[in-house]
Amino acid sequence: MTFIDLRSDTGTRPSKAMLEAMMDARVGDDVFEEDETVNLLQEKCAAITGKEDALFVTSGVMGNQLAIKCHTLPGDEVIVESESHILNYETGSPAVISNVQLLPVRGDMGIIRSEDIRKYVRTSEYYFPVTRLICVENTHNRAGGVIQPFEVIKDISDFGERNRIKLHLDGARIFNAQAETGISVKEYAGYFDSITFCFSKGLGCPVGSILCGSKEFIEMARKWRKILGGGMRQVGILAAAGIYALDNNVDRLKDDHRKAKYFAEQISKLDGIKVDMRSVQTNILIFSSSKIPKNDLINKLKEKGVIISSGSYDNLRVVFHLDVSEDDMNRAIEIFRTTVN
Ligand code: TLP
Repeated sequence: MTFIDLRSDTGTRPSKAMLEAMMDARVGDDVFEEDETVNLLQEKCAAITGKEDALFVTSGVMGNQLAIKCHTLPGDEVIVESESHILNYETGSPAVISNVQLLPVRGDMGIIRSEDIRKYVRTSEYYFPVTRLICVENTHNRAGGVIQPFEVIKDISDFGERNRIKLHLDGARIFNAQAETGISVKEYAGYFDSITFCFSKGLGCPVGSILCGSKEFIEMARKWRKILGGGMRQVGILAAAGIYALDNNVDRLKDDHRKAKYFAEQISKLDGIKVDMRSVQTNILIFSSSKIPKNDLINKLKEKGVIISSGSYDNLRVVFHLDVSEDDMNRAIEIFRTTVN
């Protein structure tokens, strides 16, 4: 059986054209910064984000963790939203790699404002940790691909600057935010000291993410990437996929958003399926099922050829991406109908 895989946009396979670009890549040893294609990708990403420099990394987790490492000192505190990827899915690595503690602040649909953060910022008594960094996730995964309002970003950035707290953007899906709002990645990134985004999600690459920031910051991140075993050699074959994706797969993201909205509208009509339509803003859809228990629904759908993932708590998650065609979407809706009703 060929499955319609709606678990994540991380599951996309490289297209033929992307594979061709990878095959044609001019490569060199990137540990010596001699891989032309990696260098080109890094230059391109620095320009896209308006940052001085960029570093190709193995994964979104590595990008976020290098950022935390390079912005903090052991014992510092990092403010994150309580449903953020950094807190929930990065294996406790801030404690392991950076020896920092995370301070989770509960947001509303993944959104935290400066007034939510203000009371958590430490004063200078010697026995407190230092509040060193705030991390923001845009779009917010667990909230269902929710876009951070631009006003909120500006406000947090201003708050960070006034309190001498650094800001990192986990922009794993920042191109989805750009596609929907028309606000450029550069405009978003301008309010942060560093940004990570992923090639291996909606952009359709098999592997890879990028970390962008100042020259000094990226120099330090390169050293820590090597320490963590992330120094890669002729990795231009992967960077070529990233370049291909930036040139070809950005404009189509809105199509994933349209599908997610339509799919949400259709399945929300089914018995016991509840979708908070306010959160369906990009390519992710979070919902609950009261008639059929969550794990039974996952199994029944799989038997019929649709794979979805378990979201957080009682939720389920569906993600649209470039490997889900219009036909796949319609077939998945039909399978939901016959399974739930
Ligand atoms: N998210 C994955 C899972 O880890 C949950 C997914 O399927 O959505 N930031 C955000 C906001 C993410 O959603 C992810 C991956 C990452 C960082 C980490 O990226 P990778 O998987 O490349 O390390």
